[in-house]
Amino acid sequence: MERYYQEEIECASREKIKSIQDEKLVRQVRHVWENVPYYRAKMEKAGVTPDDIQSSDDLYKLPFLSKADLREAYPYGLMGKPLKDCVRIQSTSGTTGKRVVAFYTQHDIDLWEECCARAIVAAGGTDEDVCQVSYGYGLFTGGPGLNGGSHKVGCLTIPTSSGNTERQIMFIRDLNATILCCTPSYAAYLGETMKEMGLTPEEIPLKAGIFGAEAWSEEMRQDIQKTLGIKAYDIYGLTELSGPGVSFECSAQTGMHVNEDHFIAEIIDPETGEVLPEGAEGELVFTSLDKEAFPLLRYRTRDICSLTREKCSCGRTHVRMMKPKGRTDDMLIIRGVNVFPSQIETVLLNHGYAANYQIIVDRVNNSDTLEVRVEMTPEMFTDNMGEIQKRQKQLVDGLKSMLGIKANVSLVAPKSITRSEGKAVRVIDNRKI
Ligand code: DLL
Repeated sequence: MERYYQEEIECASREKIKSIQDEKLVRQVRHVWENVPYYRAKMEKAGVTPDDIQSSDDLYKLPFLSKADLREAYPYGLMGKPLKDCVRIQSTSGTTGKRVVAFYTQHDIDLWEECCARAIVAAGGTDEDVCQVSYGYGLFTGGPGLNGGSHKVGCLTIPTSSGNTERQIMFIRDLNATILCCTPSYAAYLGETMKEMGLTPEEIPLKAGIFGAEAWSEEMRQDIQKTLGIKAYDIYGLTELSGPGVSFECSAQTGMHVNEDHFIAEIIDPETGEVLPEGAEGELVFTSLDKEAFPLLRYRTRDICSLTREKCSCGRTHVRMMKPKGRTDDMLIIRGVNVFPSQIETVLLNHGYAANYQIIVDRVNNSDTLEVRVEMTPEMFTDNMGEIQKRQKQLVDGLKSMLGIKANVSLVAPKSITRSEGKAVRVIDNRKI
């Protein structure tokens, strides 16, 4: 039987959700107009005042916010509350440019942790569970968010943070962890290590995993579920909007329910900014409806996905976002063709490889080159050149039919590609250097 953390709101009628959004949006726009001069200036420039926003139907009138705005307004320019009312900052793991710093009041933290609690309960979590949080703790939102959610559900929480893989496995086994929270690439690594230790899925006490913070394919989910003997749930979020728990998967595993009482999701055409109809693929945009300290309106995430309001078998009524395919800024343009790393991952896993790969892009004689380096699994490992060449050719053909362009493939020895304890870095684009 499906269980909910806050059934009344998670399963509310669409009319009820709309009326909550209408009311909160009107209030939030006023709050921002009065307290965030940076955004007020944007509204004035667009010729919009709070009077123009009478309900969520008027959302499209508001100007967008982008990462560039966050950089420009760094560090305090988008705050909606005085610093003395804030109790926490978190920051992005971004490696380029200025970090994004997000502020939270205690109210913001409570809402955020509630969203994470909804995700844990949707993954079957109760106060009987032992929840190991192996996302990084600190400025990254993964650890603190799921830690808070786990407390709210009443799980016994093991705050291992990421890294120290042997200790992770020791705790899972000795303390009978039933729920694991970490990035999918770290879950795959933990699974690989446990398999090498000779552990079968039946000997691993875990029953569910809550994995997110990076794009991962359906094929990778199947792999992780099999190795760990668990059900693997996706969770999505970003620092700018609080962290994990903006949306989460339920037992149906067919897209992530957006917590619509706190966020309005839209899909836009990334080129024109036009709002696209339900089902269309485009850039995801979020409006935070009740965050006080860092209230972002129409924030462009750069994540590419689609939304559906089709009825979900779990009983939740909140809109679902499909697995993000990647980010507009992750998308590689190779010889004029758009390539997402997630498409390459799908081909590799469909051919029986694990998600241990690297994508290397370069420019030789003014032409782009694409190389996919992928590890052979221990079972397929061989030094027979003929066999290796045959396998490489199969992958070249598979990639060609998925991407429409030729990629060179190098099969490398098991364990030769560095494993990730957090978000995996899969692309090396030498063209930018
Ligand atoms: O990654 C928050 C998070 C932590 C989410 C733990 C889930 C679990 P940032 O570091 O700010 O925050 O990165 C946000 O990561 O815009 C997406 O591009 C990507 N991302 C997050 N979750 C998913 C997911 C955290 N489930 C950026 N699938 C987002 C695909 C994801 N991409």
